[in-house]
Formats: sequence, structure tokens, C-alpha cells
Amino acid sequence: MPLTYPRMGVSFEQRFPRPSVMGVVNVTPDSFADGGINLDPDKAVVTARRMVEEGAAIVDIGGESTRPGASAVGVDEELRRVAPVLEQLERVPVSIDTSKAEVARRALELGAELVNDVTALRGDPALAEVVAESGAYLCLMHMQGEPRTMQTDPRYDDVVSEVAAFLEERLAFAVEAGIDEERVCLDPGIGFGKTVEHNFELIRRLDELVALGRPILIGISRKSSLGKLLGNPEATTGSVAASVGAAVAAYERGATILRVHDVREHVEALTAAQAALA
Ligand code: HH2
Repeated sequence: MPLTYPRMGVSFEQRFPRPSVMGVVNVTPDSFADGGINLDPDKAVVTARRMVEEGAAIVDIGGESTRPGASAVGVDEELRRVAPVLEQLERVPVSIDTSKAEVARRALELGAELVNDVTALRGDPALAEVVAESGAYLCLMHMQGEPRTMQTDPRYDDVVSEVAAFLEERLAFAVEAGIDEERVCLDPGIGFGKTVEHNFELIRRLDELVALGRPILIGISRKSSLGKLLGNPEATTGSVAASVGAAVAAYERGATILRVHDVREHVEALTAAQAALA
């Protein structure tokens, strides 16, 4: 029987105190950092359990890569990838990284407690109702364009105010659809239609997103901006050390939850940062 999570009454802030770590497990052949490594369901389960032992508050299971240039995956294939993993993770706190209502519904039945939607409820018109009815936690993320083309020529007049306005509008949409505002977190979507400069400006001015009043999730772990920052213009990934540095900075600027591939390193660094900053 799936573990029943306290779906009513517990706010996002109570469930995920600052700083919390979300471990990334991609059950995909093509994800930019861990593609293929966790495609075998048994391997994905071992990785997810290890991440929780290392201190992750939740593990984000994804069956579709959204890396720049990735092509979309159908519902059946996405379910075929993630369902066998979720079935074996009954006692593990799980988030489902999907934009599809049908995938989210099945994942919630299998015990997932959070829906992580990189389209911020713009991808599948049926998803808002699934989240509202289940009482699940929800992450709304900003993306300019769509994964296939988003890194071609991202442009903003002011990236931070545009991302803030977008997240505010999507939060209002979610609340209008019956989703409890207290259960929602917001994410500027590092690397989703953004240059290196855009990404770091979003972290530098994170206080302007914190001012929206909801917890902020940051996913910069191993992203190419970190490799580019360190001098390789062709980088498709970044190092663990650079990821940890950026995560600690984001935490210091107000982020609540850090979405990462290397859980132990981030938990250790954030524990020390918290002690130093408290
Ligand atoms: N980044 C990725 C996927 N999902 N969700 C949120 N909320 N925030 C993010 O920054 C974010 C996300 C991309 O990273 P990853 O899952 O490692 O790669 P891929 O999309 O190639 O599977």
C-alpha cells in the first residue's frame, strides 16, 4: 500500500524547510547529466533510496528529458519509464517531473506527493485539475520557448521582472484552478530559455522572486552555464563543485529547495552554510 502523505494542511514551507534538497533521478536515455544511468528501473530505485539516505527531502523522478534540443516523449513511453520505478518507491518521498496529467495522476496514485511541471500548467490543460483534486504539492517553473529551441536566442528586456511577472500570473492561474497556494513553490527555470548571464542575474536578484511570497526552487545542478562560466563555451554540463557553489549562493539569496544530482555534496555544503548564516 502506498504511503499516505499528509495531503491536507501542511504548507510547502512546513514540509520543505530552508534549505531542503531535491534529488534528481531521470529514467531517460538522453538527460544531459544522468542520461542512461538510471534508465533501468532497478538502478533508478537504488539511486533514489541512496539519495534519501544522503539527506534528500524528496526525489524527483522524470521520464522525459527537457534538456536543450530534447524531443518530446509520448504519455505511454513516459509512463512505461516511470511507473515501475514509482511502484518500488513506496516508502520514499517522491516528486514527479512531468507536464502530463495522465502521468501525474498515475504517479500520485503510486504515492508521489509533488508535481514538478516545467511548463507551469501550460502544457496539458488537464493537469491543474489533477493537482487540485489530489492536494499534491506543485512546482511552477518559468521557461521561455520550448526545449527543442529555447536556447537558440533567448532575449529579455529585464529577465528578473519578466520571470517574476510570469510566475505571479501562473500562481494566480493555479489558485483559480483550485490549487491551494500554500502548497505551491516557484522556480525561475535556470537554463530554460536563458543565457549564462540571465541565469546568474536570476540568482543574484533572487530576492525579487522571494518577494512573490512563495518558496523558491533552484535547479542549476551540473547545468551547462556552470561549464561555460568556467571557460568552455561549448560545455553541455558543469562540475559538481561549481554546482555546489551556485546552490549555496542561491540558498543565501533566499532559495528554499535545491534540485540537485549530487545529494551528499549539496547536503553537506548547505548544512555548513546554514550554520554559518543562521
Ligand atoms: N531542470 C531540469 C528538469 N526539470 N524542474 C525544475 N523545477 N527546475 C529545473 O531547473 C529543472 C526541472 C533539467 O535537468 P535534468 O532533469 O537533470 O535534465 P533533463 O531535462 O535532460 O532530464
